[in-house]
Amino acid sequence: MTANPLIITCAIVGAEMTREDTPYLPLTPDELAMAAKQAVNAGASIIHLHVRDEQGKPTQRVDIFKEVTAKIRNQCDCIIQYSTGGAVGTPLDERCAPLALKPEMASLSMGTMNFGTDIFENSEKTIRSIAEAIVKNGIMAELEIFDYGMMDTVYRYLRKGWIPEKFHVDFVLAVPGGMGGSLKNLLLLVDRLESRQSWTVAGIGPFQLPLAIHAITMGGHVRVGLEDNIYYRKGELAKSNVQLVERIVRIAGEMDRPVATVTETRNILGL
Ligand code: KMH
Ligand code: ZN
Repeated sequence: MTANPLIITCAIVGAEMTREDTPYLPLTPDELAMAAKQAVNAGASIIHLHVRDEQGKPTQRVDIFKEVTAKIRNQCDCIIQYSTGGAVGTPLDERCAPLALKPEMASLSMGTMNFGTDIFENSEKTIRSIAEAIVKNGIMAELEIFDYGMMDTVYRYLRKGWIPEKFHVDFVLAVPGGMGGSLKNLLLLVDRLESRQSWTVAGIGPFQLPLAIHAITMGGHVRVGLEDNIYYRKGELAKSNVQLVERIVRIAGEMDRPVATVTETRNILGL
């Protein structure tokens, strides 16, 4: 059997968690750069990046994305994937603004949904605007799929030429308001993909580990990190992003999935 290297993405901070939720959340540019470097040294090759302002609040400020990107670049080579989702309620122009910095990758959420008690707005106009900015800046899109119907949107928009033809897929499962985190759901979604399409799964909370293990066995890729899950196990906070990455590396090793280097990840994704 040919080796199918496992791409590990680490979502180091996100927009929802606070220091009240976990004291281990990296927030400042230096903390984010350190978290990225440690995750990459442990085996992550993609860093899914949100940033925070001086008060620790989520922001899409270009100056902060620039500063954090430079600090990460100073410390390690990795694929930096900017969030265009931001936080719920972030205006469209702010969501797009950091794309002018031309990161290698950026997320593109494929539909509006309930997001806990909030609404994560991704109307047709929003998706098309973000997709346009992604294409204009020569960025690789990671399509974030939170529910089954979003796959139909992907193929509909592809037919219309509204999203780039080449993309990576991230199934984000178990967001309250989105598709649940069962294996059956993951199988349905993967079955909907056209062959050879690369995909990752990001399970929220207690679904992070089981979905990652399913992805490893199915030939998919894995996203872990404090954006999606702050616990190492029930009742025990993860002390760092790296702890979550290291666990995946150990499991992948046992299952004969070599962990993809940054160069291998670029080759797999055609970056
Ligand atoms: N913070 C969520 C509302 C993305 O990064 O593009 C959206 C999100 C998706 O995290
Ligand atoms: Zn995100």
